[in-house]
Amino acid sequence: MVWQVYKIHSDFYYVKNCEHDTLTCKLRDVLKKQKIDIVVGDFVEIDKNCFITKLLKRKNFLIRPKASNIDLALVVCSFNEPKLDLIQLNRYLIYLKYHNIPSCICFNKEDLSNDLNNEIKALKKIYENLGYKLFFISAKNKINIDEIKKYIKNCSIVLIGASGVGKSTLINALNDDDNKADKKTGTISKKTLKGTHTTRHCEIVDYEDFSIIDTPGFSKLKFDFLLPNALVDLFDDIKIYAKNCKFKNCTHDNIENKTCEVCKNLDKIDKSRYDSYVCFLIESLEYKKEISKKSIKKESLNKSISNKTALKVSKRKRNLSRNTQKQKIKDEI
Ligand SMILES: Nc1nc2c(ncn2[C@@H]2O[C@H](COP(=O)(O)OP(=O)(O)OP(=O)(O)O)[C@@H](O)[C@H]2O)c(=O)[nH]1
Ligand SMILES: [Mg+2]
Ligand SMILES: [Zn+2]
Repeated sequence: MVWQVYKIHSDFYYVKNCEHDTLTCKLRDVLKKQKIDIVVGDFVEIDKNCFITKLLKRKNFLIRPKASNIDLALVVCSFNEPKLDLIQLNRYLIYLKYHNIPSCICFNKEDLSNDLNNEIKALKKIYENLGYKLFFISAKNKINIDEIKKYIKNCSIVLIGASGVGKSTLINALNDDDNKADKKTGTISKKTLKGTHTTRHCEIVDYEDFSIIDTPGFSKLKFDFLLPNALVDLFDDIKIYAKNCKFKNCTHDNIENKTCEVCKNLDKIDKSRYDSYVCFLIESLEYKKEISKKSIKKESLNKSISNKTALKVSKRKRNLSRNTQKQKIKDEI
């Protein structure tokens, strides 16, 4: 029988099956040794002693938040408290695109907007043109919640967003029966107007015809794992110009250079999108620098070995390292 992990607390894995039976399991040592990271959303096999013995093939997988087998990500942000931050929103969207996870955007706390109609108009212009489905809601006042319900029918959803934007409040608002709306929601710090990290763990919440993973809010996500070329490919609105740029290895960030195809067309790209690209590009360039440093180191090491100039490692050190290796194996057993 196939079980799905719906919650993880320290070493305990809470699993459920399609008949809504639930069990609390632990991880088989062999999986621990293989360093297999089981996350919420994973389908697993278990033995009669309630040990997870096997991880079944994943449809997809996210490291932040740790979740798998997702049909759609609902990126949640708020008009205010915390303030709407489009660079942060683009961070989530580009990250999800990198992972091939379809996403839509939920702008919450519409009751706190200073100029709702104009804000909606501006957001639609940017994000509907990029093909995103948008929701403008108030989770607290249960406004436009039915529209989300219809859209996510039969889907496994993950909520993504900063702390305090109202993810858990939305989870509660999606319940028709207020008695079932039992997710702990937090407060907003009066000083910073940001959330206070109320949700601490990912957990699947089941509804009649969809399921949602509530997740802890997070904002520290960096593009220090992909190269500039790959980054620009994730921005559809910049890529259309970048692909015609005549400069090889151009990072399209020298706005003075009017011969760069992207910089020439800046008036056609939304400013917050371009600013986001430049912001993530800095992180991506750091990564590029890091890996080229490593490959230079490797290259020079290989060269010196091939020139037979490598320093001989003393016999004692060699033995030591073998001992260390043996010790490591022992520890693992
Ligand atoms: N004014 C207003 N407040 C809201 C709305 N939705 C949520 N809130 C408030 O925002 C605060 C934070 O909501 P949560 O649902 O705990 O936020 P969260 O995204 O789950 O935060 P973390 O669990 O920390 O990631 C609570 O005080 C909610 O009452 C809304 O539509 N309007
Ligand atoms: Mg929460
Ligand atoms: Zn260019």
